[in-house]
Amino acid sequence: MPVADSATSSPDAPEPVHGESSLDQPLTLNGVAASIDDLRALEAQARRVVESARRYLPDLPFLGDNKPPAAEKPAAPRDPQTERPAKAPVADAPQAPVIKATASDLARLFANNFDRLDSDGDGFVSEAEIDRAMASSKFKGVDALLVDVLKRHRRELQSLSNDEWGPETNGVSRADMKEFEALCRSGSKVELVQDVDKTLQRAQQSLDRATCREAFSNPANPLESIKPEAIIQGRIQDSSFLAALASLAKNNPQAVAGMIKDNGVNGSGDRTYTVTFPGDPDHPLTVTAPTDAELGRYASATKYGAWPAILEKAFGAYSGDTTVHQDALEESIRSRKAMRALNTGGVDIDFISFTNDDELDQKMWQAMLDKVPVTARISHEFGSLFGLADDRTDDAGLPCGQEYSVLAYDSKTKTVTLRNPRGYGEPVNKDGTVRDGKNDGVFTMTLDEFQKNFTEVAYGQV
Ligand SMILES: [Ca+2]
Ligand SMILES: [Ca+2]
Ligand SMILES: [Ca+2]
Repeated sequence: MPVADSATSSPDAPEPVHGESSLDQPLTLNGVAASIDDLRALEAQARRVVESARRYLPDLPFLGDNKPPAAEKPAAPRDPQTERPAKAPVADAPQAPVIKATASDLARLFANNFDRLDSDGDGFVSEAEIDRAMASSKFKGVDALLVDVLKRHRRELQSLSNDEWGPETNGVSRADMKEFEALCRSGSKVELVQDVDKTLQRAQQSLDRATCREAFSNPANPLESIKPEAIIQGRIQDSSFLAALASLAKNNPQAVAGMIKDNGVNGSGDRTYTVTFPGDPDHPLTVTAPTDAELGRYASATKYGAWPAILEKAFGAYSGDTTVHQDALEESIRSRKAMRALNTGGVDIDFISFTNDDELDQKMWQAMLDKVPVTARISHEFGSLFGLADDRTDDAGLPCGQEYSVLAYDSKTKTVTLRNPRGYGEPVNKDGTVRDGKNDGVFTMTLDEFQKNFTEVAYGQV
């Protein structure tokens, strides 16, 4: 690859995101021709290396990238005197859910479900068996929480008891779970036990939120349910899809309603939906309703209904061939693919540092007029992969490596209203409080601030 050298360049070099507004034109990096796709491939490759290193060296503190719990807190702003992060704010963190299962319940839940999880009867609950359970509507409530924990922590759990020849790879056994139970009983603050508790809490929080499992809370008038706040990103990095969907929900809810057809309940007792993406009307996809385990891990359902989770599952099925459809979106899909699916006329992507004020103003204004989705992306901070940067923008403390929805643009005041698809995480003051007083992920910025914080902007095309 022509840009391989950039991976070894100095950590305090600026992030290598220079380019023209057309992504198809060649870029020059350190005097070497490279396309932005090369850079992205390189970035993805580096992330995979770190992921696999983390698997073998889980305690290394410098492998700080991509920890979901960190994203839950508002940014720690820098003290202008010391240039160090100020005291960490906690005020607007999401509410803790009522706990219905903790790590100490895991062994019991595992024993209760072992026979139906271990479908081939070899004594191990394998990755494939966990995926089948994730996609099955038969695992409900606390049993679905168990499946979410197995999905996220299988590697650590299967290694607890050395009951396989060679490396522990077959899956989680009863002996492994017995070791986990012993860890819970030991009372010491074992990291795995704490991580399992976090996973259970987050999944429980998602299920508690999923009060309406129909596509739309009012089937007679779906438009009532199609609001950006119905979209809450789960534990995978698919913000480019969910941010585009939230922007479309705001700018053209009718287009969202038109994608989903409810087919009723099939012979196996599962409700199915046929989804047709506007950008590819010849390839509709039929998916079953998201399961409890899926709603615990991926996009939520809310009081507005399950339409975001249904569309995410269908976009997963559209994007790859995985037992759990949403897993196809794990390889951070980019604006281009999600926007192409959601728009009839494709997408136009601009690098903000190479776009002047007038062009930005004009394109934002036109997009709102056309009622197309607009998303804005912040690239990871260079060095964040190795724990050398906090991965938040210097200006407003916004989380990096994330795609945001543009919900509105006011060309008179030149202000942009944006939303983080996680439903939290927005600009903060020096003392760490959220600037607009409400950490709901929705915030307004001047065009000037927008240019300082964001890397690229993608406009849907009609
Ligand atoms: Ca098995
Ligand atoms: Ca084992
Ligand atoms: Ca807000």
